[in-house]
Amino acid sequence: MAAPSSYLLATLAERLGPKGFTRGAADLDPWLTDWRGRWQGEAAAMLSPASTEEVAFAVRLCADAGVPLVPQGGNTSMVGGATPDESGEALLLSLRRMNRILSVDAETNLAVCEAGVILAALHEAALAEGRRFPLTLGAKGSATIGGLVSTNAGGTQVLRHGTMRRLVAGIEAVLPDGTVFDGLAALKKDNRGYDLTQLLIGAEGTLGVVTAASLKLVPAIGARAVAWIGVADPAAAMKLLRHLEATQREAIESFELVPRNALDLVLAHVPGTRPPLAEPAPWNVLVEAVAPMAMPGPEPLLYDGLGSAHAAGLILDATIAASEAQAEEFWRLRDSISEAERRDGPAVKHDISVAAADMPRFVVEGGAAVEARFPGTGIIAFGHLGDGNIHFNVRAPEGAGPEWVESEGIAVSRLVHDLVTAAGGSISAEHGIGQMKVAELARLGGAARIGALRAIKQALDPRGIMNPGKLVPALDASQDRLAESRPPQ
Ligand code: 2HG
Ligand code: ZN
Repeated sequence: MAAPSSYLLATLAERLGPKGFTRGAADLDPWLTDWRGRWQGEAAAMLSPASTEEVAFAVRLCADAGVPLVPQGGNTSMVGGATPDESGEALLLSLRRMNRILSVDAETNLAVCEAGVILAALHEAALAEGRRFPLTLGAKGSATIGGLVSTNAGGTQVLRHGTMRRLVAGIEAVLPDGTVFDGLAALKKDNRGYDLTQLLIGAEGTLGVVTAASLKLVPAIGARAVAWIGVADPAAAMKLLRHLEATQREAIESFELVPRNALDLVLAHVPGTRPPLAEPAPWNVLVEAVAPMAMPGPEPLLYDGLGSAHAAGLILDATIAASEAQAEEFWRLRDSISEAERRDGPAVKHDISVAAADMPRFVVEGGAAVEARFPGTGIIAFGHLGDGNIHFNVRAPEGAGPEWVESEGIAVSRLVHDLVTAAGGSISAEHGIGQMKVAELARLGGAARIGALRAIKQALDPRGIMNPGKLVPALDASQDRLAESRPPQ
């Protein structure tokens, strides 16, 4: 790979115009570090094309010259997936100017969006047509459709609606040689061989740049019931989920686990929050049940379901939000955990999954193992229990500064990831690999997976210009690690 020549930069500047080509530090700086400030990169310029043709032009030029491109949406990656390296050779490719919602069709239940559309904007546009795009997450005010597609994002409604992969009906993307893959048509059946759409979803910009997507909509919510529930432990939470699944038709959309230490952080660091239950519980669950318009509201059934769960000894206490405002308050408690954790101090973050039924035991036993091995640490295990996906974040010991993450972080993550792997799980459930987990993927991903990732990358992006250093382990750096991690014969 090579740094861009002044000729290449001038050609791009001319084609993309002043809004589409920037080099000033003030314009670039906010986009050169990730949300948690963990990675800091450099870029020769930021490209902000306004159309797919302009993206294709830029990619073609860079492919010819071997210049690396780092695609970026809302820059909310948790794994450094959109931050360039420190060499300053890369061009940042921002999709944020391509922010048009091209259509929202209530009849076909499809929306077509350019990559830079912000998730919250799509939510609003769908609602105006009596529809809903059923994927949401804390960063919905910044995260973009292109980024969500490229990371196969999850969030808090996966339980019912699946991850992005299930909600994408088609995509348009510019491949690493600058050709445009036009897969936007929402075809229910399409057997033209390898599924490029699915291949590009979750590829983290390493196989091309997603420029637009057709997305599946569902009916807008007519009524919802949001409950905050105290439980004794994660096993009780899982039993509660099974109980609600058996008693609530198909209305349960979200089932989020919040430990007491996470709630305490939110209450301490986020102004205007207050405890949801009279007596704090060791573990909490946020449940949302919804019904579309013209269907009976979910509240009476949820009330009954929680009543019978209480009688069966599954829950300690529960409250159903009495108003939309209170429902929003409950959600704010849940959605503020990342922010509260960030304000609180250093932590080593993990985004893990095991089979959902195994997660309660993993949280308790894995948590104890990590705390025993790294004295003074505390596990903040929260999130999407119903999906078997928990954010298993390890808080630094009292008084430790950011250097603790530098010195201990690798050993902490290795232990967590070893435990997850031994439990048959994944070291990345919904945030992707980015640059944060690429060495761990190399260590634990297994020869077949890593070999296939590399072969696909090599075939589609032979010069390695698309988001280098992310997702796909480099051949040289990982050979030894792979050998190390191979189980004894
Ligand atoms: C969430 O579920 C996000 O809130 C962020 O995926 C998780 O900050 C985290 O570790
Ligand atoms: Zn999450």
